[in-house]
Amino acid sequence: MNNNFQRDIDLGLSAQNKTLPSKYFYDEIGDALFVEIMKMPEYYLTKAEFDIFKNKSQELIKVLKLNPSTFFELVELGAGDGTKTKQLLKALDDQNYNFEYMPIDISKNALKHLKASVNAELPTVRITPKQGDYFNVLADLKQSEHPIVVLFLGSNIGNLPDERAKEFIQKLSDNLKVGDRVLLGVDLIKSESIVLPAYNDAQGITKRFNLNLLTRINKELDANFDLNSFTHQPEYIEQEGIARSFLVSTKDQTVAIRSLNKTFTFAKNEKIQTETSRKYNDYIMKGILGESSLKIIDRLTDSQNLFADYILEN
Ligand code: AVJ
Repeated sequence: MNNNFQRDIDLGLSAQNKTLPSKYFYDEIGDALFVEIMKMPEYYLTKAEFDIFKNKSQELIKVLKLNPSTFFELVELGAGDGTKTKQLLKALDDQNYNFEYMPIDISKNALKHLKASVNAELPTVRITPKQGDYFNVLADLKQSEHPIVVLFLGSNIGNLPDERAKEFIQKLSDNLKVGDRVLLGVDLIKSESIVLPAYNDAQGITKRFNLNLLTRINKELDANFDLNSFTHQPEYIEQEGIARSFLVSTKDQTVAIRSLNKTFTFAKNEKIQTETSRKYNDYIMKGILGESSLKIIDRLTDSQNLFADYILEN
């Protein structure tokens, strides 16, 4: 991980338009800040998808065409804290659906916490966490006869540029059988007045989340980024439906990254892009489904139409 980290940081900061990969937000501090982000009043995404899971669980079960008597694997890509998923698990469990819940994550720790909370709150739900790569686990499951329902929530796919999202979908489709389903949660394209505050909260939590990338580079790669010389700057272009986060250098400066034996110069107002958060509509969704076998069979939205859970069938 650290070698990849080192290589990715070097590549990103050496480019003409500097970038840092958003996947590196999530160290222990970043995980905790993301939990705070999900609770912020401005961050509507989590609340909107929770609304779907809480108030439309019956509709979700219906559009997923689940059969109470046929065993299925409910696979979740990424463990999270399970707040949304538990609503669906409870509805399925109450109606005696025959299933196993299989969260997949690279973090053993996240899986351990999720298992403990599911066991405590829903003791009759079968949970089998799998630590590892999403696609390796799915490839193994493809050998079994059981129908698979994949959950990929929270607009996590939005961090991928469209070409990468398309590749992700193709790979997902290749690792599923005909008829398997995917519940794909995405943020919807909407006005700047709603999207931008979600990435620029009044308390400055997102700013800390963004700047934590530099703290991480300082700690792990022995660098000397001055956190007071970079500001957090989110942008959103409604026409494209893409929010981007940047760190902007407030002065001409040079930063040394000792483990790379290199220095990097930043001009005043130079931007480092740290995140892409793509928003969707049916047209963009069809685009990323591309030539894969996954087809849209339905879509459920929250009461305010902010967020959508697409139901896809392979
Ligand atoms: C977890 C990728 C969905 O893009 O909205 C939140 C991450 N970044 N605030 C998003 C995030 C800044 C989030 N996703």
